[in-house]
Amino acid sequence: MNFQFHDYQPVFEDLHTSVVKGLQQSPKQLHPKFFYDEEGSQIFDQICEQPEYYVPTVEHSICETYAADMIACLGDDCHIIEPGAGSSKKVRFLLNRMQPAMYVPMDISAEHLRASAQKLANDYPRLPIHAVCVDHTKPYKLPAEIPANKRVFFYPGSSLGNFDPDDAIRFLHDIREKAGADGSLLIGIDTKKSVDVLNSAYNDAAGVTAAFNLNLLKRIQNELDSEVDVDGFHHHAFYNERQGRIEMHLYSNKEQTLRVSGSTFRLREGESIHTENSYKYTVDEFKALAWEAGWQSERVWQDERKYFSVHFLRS
Ligand code: AVI
Repeated sequence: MNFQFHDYQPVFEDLHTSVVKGLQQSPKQLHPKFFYDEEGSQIFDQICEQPEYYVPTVEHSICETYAADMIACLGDDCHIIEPGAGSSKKVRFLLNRMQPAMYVPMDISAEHLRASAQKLANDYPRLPIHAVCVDHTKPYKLPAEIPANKRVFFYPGSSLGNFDPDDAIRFLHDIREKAGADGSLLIGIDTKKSVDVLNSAYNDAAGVTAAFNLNLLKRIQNELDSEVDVDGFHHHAFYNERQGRIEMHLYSNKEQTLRVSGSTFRLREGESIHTENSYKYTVDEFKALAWEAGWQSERVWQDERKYFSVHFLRS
């Protein structure tokens, strides 16, 4: 089997330190990377099935419609590198239609990465796979086995939207350096659109996004020596037009005190804990951001309603 696993043994940031630091800030905040424990990852998969959360379906339909064009841009014998690959589902629209020289899924979760890379190796037995277990938001070097030429980074799902713009530029710059002189990037970016559509996408009627957000408090309650009344909070997300981003918050239903390992944090009724930003970019705004990081825009594909964009950029 053509499958190698490179374990960089990424250090998981400590939940306790991050929670205490975040709750000491004003306004209070919790880091969104802690959404994705086993439970949170399952809830996220359910978010992707909610009718209001258009991101995965629209991106998928753009990729299916324009797959031939995208493949022509990628070129033959390319090495596809996917940071935060998770279950490597999205790359299949490419693998079903072309034969890249190598696929490099990267993820922080060793177990998840090993299982999904193994499944991929079974489904595509002729595809050389180098799975890299790493935190791609921290400095790292790609394994020497990955040829330095024809590197194509693949970053779907508008994951870049969860970075603040300065961090987004830093990340794009880092992958540009890694992509090299003939490298490229295929990336999915959510666009600005009607505020109603955006607000509904992050406040779905079935309450799945609410459960995803509240799961952060459950983690604190279950994993840390703490007293947290999860029912004392409710989820709300809204589009902040000035910042061009969806903000997710947990609002306190009452005046209350959270206790986390000996520290106490007082909350007023209605006070929020800010848990996530999801930036939205017009096509031109994203091109400008990518340009700052050293990328040249070559192609952009969109759906008819222009709800989402898939960009192809070159070094
Ligand atoms: C993973 N990321 C791109 C999602 C987003 O749309 O920002 C996370 C999410 N949060 C709530 N719903 C989806």
